[in-house]
This record gives sequence, C-alpha cells and structure tokens, in this order.
Amino acid sequence: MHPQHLTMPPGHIRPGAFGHNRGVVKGNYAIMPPEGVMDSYLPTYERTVVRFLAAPALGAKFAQAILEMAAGGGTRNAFADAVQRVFYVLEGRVTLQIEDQAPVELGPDGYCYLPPQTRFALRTLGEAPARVLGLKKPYRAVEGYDVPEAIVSSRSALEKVNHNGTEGRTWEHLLPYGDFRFDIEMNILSFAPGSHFPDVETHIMEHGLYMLEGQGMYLLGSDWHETWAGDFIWMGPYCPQLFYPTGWSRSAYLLYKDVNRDVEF
Ligand code: UGY
Ligand code: MN
Repeated sequence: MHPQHLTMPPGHIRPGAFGHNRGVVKGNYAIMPPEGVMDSYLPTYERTVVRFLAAPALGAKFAQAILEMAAGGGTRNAFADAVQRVFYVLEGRVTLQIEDQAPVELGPDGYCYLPPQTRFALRTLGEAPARVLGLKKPYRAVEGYDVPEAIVSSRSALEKVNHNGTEGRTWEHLLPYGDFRFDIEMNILSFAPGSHFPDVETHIMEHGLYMLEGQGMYLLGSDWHETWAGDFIWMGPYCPQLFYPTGWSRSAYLLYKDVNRDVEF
C-alpha cells in the first residue's frame, strides 16, 4: 500500500517522507520533486514565495526558481540588474512592464526574455495567484554581436519543429534558434508515447529542466529516475542523459541550455 492511501487524523502527516522521496543530488545532476523544495523570500518581491531549484550553490552556472505570487504580489518595485532573465507563466495571469513601455498581460504559457540591465516589474493580475518559472544567468557578450532585445510571447505562437526526424517528437524554441546574440536556449521538447532519444547524450552544455506535462523515465549518469509534471532536474556538463515518456499522453518539458559560446579556461 502507498502511504498516500492511509487515512490520517487532521494535522497528522502520513509516513513515507523518506521511503518515497525521489529527490536526488549528485555531483553533476539533481532531481527536485516540488514537495521538498523549501520557501525563500526576497526583498525585491512582495507576497511572493521563491522556491530556488538550480543555483551556483548546486554547481549550476545559472539560477532557476518558481515564483509563487499571491494575489496582489510580485516585484515590490521595478528593478534592473546585471543578469538576463526568462519568465514563463505556469499558472495564473501576470502583468509585465519593461522599462517605460505599456504593461503587457501574460497568461499560462506566456513568457518573456529580458536582456541584462532591463528594468522590469512583474505582478499578478486581478484577484488570483500566479506561478511563474524564472531563470537568470549572467550574459556572455561576444564581439561582433549585439545584446539581444527583450521578447514577449507565448507558447501558442511558437512553431513546432522536428530536428532529427524521429517520430513523435517536437521542439518549440522560445528564443530565436541559432541566433548568436543569445548564449542560452529555452526549448520545449515534447514526446509522444513510444518515442525517445536516438542515443544517450553526453555534452558540455548544462540543463535546467521543468516537467510541464506527462511523465517518464530519465537516465542521468548511470541511474534511471521516474519523473513527472512539476519535477525539476538539473543536468551539469557531461551528464549522460536520455528520456522516454511513460503513460498514454504526451510528455513535455521546458529545457534551458547554454549555447553559442566557446569553452572558458
Ligand atoms: O538539446 C538537448 O540537449 C536535449 N536533447 N537534451 C535533453 O532533452 N536532455
Ligand atoms: Mn541535452
């Protein structure tokens, strides 16, 4: 019997916290089921719980967090700093103001890219809370290429492409694909039941992966892990990786990847 099926008196916690923990932190990967990720609070946000997923403290060269913004919450004041950012709305509606532009509304699957030093404000809209996935990373400028401009869009506006012809797979690129101004990619990879990677990948780029839909099995290093919607995975450089979906619906994840820059010594 799974502990979830035990009936408990109000206020009593079911057993199983240890035996059913799927969370793993290794040298070059981590799996973070949402239930174990603790709350943080930042001076720059009000009525907002920040749940840090990846961060330099883990070994990542970027940071990723879920922002749980209560109604009336979000950035306390507009601010700008040295990092580039991506926000992707998971639930609810938010307003985003970039510099002095008119505020825009983002609903579920709406997203934005903000280059470094962009002043922005992000707040919930109306009386409902919102959940937003945020990513930040120092930008690596490269000679001959301008810093990209801000982007505001939505998943529904993205074309689905298939890079390797394998049946049942699609890629949606949130940022212009192959554009050397960007040093990051944010892609939604989607898998029909029965599909999988053609090979185990092992590459220098790192990943922050947020499971948007479905479930599946992830090979990380030499171990298999069960994963499903709401989980986060960090894959460091050279972490062998392969995914196949399980169940009868499509599985999809939003994947950060560092790209387009030479190795650093
Ligand atoms: O683009 C990628 O590196 C991607 N195929 N990796 C992944 O989904 N783990
Ligand atoms: Mn990969």
